[in-house]
Amino acid sequence: MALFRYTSAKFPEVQKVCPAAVSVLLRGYSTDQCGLKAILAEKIPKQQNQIKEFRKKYGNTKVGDVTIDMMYGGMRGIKGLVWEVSLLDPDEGIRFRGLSIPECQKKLPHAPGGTEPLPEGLFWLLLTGDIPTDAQVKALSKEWARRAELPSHVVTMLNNMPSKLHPMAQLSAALTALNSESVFAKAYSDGVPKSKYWEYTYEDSMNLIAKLPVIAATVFRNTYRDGKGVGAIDENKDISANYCSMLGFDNPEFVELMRLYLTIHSDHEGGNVSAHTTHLVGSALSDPYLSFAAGLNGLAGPLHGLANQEVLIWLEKLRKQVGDDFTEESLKDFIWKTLKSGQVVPGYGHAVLRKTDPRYTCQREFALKHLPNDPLFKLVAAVYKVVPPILTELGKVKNPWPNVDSHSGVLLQYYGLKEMNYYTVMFGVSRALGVLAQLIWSRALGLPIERPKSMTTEMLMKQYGK
Ligand code: CMX
Repeated sequence: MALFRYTSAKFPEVQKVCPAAVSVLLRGYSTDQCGLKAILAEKIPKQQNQIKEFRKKYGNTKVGDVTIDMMYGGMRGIKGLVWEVSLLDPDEGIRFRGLSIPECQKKLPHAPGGTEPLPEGLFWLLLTGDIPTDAQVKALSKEWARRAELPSHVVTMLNNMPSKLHPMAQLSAALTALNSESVFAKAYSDGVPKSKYWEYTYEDSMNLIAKLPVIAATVFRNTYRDGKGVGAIDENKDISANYCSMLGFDNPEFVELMRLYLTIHSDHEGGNVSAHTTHLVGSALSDPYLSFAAGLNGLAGPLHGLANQEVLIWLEKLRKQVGDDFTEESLKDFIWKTLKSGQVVPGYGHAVLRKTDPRYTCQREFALKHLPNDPLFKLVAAVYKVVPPILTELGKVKNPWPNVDSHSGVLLQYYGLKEMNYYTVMFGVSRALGVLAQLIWSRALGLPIERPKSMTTEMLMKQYGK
């Protein structure tokens, strides 16, 4: 009883939001005050046992074949990864622990007076599979606020970055430098047993997510504003509201957009470049800072996250050429010019999706609600009608429909965040939620170092080219 009182006094919010977690706290697990780690500590052994049983029974069952085209074709369709936190259906789009985006919008907690899901709730869902209560997401906002402070060497480093360095390179470099703070790296060198890896990965991941908006806002202020710091974190605000005010944007509608943005960009199952890279690097037991920095470097590629920047550059060129009185013909003309010059139409196509991305659709709905008469939105909506038939006519594009990056920039432009080279940084802030939730599970499940087999063309021809 004395220990219980001690724990309750030390973690009063855990007692409030998750009384069941107190028993886990009593076993000495948790350092966080929001109850999330304690809940995980209860769930992990159950999942470990289920998988153990499943593998014992079905370990030799085949899940698919690999063709030569798959090997040369970027491993499309090869089922070779376990990713617990989200699953992508080619037609329906992403489901986070089984919930579609509209379901998340409806079921996850909102800010008071808001209608968009709080990313805190999404992270809770990804980690635990449960929809959190309002009190739980509030406790998580506080937990992240408490962990947000940057070490001084990272602030100094950020303040000395050349402003011509791309914001994604600044973000990734700062993340790498946070390796100095890794409790996982320290615990590993102190020889902690494998069964405890997930606990230190959790600590690093929570710290990383908490510090990420501060780094991202510092990059923005240094690169595009006066560089005089981002101000203090408010423990009573959610992470999106804090991020917006550090950026210098306090319009409540923009904050709602940020909540939606950070929720929908968080995860897209395991095979995309940023998720897979984080997973791959993490599988070498590199700490979460190093693993996610590697993922960010992949997100910074124009065929992946940087496409949101490319879309805006392309739309600006398009607008310059066709003006606000564009016709279908003038749009078609520009799109064909893009294709004939050997470029892709940014924001269209996908390696897995075969329909319009629901992340596009929910942003379109946000625009229809808040900025239906914005000229750039009208252009984006007109492009949506014209591009798919052209890409279909091209004959080789497997998915002619728009993806998430096709719509995000126009919304940010509307609220005055015009610096398009910054857009992928926001994608990165969101992506941490998904890939780190999975990294914690990967460590909890003891997934080994990743090492698929490669072959040379000579070997392939010898073995299979009869
Ligand atoms: N415009 C023009 N051509 C396109 C195209 C587009 N939007 N999408 C695909 N193609 C082309 C490919 O370049 C490829 O051409 P080649 O055979 O000449 O090399 C052909 O169509 C077949 O490609 P695919 O199988 O349909 O697509 P992939 O799985 O290889 O690539 C993706 C997927 C996203 C890289 C591609 O559709 C693309 O380049 N899109 C534009 C960039 C973009 O929006 N990326 C963001 C994706 C979402 C994200 O990760 O954030």
